[in-house]
Amino acid sequence: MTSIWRSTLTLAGAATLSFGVAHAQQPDLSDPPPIEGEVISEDLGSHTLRMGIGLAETSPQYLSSKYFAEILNERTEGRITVNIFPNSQLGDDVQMMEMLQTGSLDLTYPSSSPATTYVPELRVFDLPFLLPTRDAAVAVMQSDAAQEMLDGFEGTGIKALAFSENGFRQLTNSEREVSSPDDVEGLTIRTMENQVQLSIWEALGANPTPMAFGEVFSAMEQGVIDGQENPWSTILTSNFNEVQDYGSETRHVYTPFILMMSERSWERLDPQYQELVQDAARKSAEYEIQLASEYDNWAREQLAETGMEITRLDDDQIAAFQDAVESVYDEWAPEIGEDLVESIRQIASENQ
Ligand code: KDG
Repeated sequence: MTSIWRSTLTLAGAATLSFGVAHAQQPDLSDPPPIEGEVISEDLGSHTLRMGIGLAETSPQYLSSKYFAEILNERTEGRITVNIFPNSQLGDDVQMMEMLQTGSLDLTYPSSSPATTYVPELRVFDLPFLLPTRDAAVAVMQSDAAQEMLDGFEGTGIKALAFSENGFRQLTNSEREVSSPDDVEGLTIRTMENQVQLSIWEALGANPTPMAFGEVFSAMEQGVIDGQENPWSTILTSNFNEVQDYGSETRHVYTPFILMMSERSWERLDPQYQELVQDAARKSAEYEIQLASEYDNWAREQLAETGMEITRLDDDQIAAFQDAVESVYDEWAPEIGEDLVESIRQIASENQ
């Protein structure tokens, strides 16, 4: 059973399941742009690539990965095939990045946060409230400073191809409505495996618990953790609303995804294929950002319709969270690099 057919079945299953719990799994999304560019007719070798991702088949991450695969397949006349394995089937972000290094996996698409072990400068994206709008975030991801971070993977066994949008992170929990930092006090909150993320939730008085994404649903279902934080589309497509009653639109961090390939897989490709893979990565990343922006508010509304109590914070309430986590900058800006933090802030302020 090919992964695509399995995904289709899963999708159908997911659709049925989600229909069963009375909420749709994706909005009316833009179609991918038509596939343009040179078709490589010369036989430069055939490659069947395996790609592991963390999210579901209904997510922007998966839909844009399918587009990435379609570009490669069409523009090599079928000589490059990418089989996508969603839902953390092949492992979590940390494990799949390690699999790229050993060459046992060809492609993966983690958040930047767990990738900071390879390129510490990426921690700048973990600083709370650094990127105020999507336009600012996209400008930063397309900046020279961001490209230098992608280049920083060289020699790690990972070829980082492009940034895209995981998105603005929102807090959910099963205990209470949260509209102020005081409401966070004492909650056990799952975080990504990243020190800056831990600092944020410690500053808010929570008990932060780093955990792989694939374990989060069952940990919430069993009451091991009270809450987590992710973009609305991830919360919806991962059905977190089935085990979380409260959502708060904190937008406390904007996290990028990084589309990455095993350096071993990259080096097996003819240079013309390498150029095509890089082009397909950029185009699919742009499409992913488009999908993520179309999903964001729709997913929040869908979650409310399924019964999640969504708290939208006003400027003063957001300011209270910003004040509460100011210490994270004192602790981490010197570590990350004050100049880098300032340059990212500058790009963000010029592109709001
Ligand atoms: O594959 C990417 C996912 O794992 C992504 O959702 C990571 O935001 C993430 C999280 O909370 O771990």
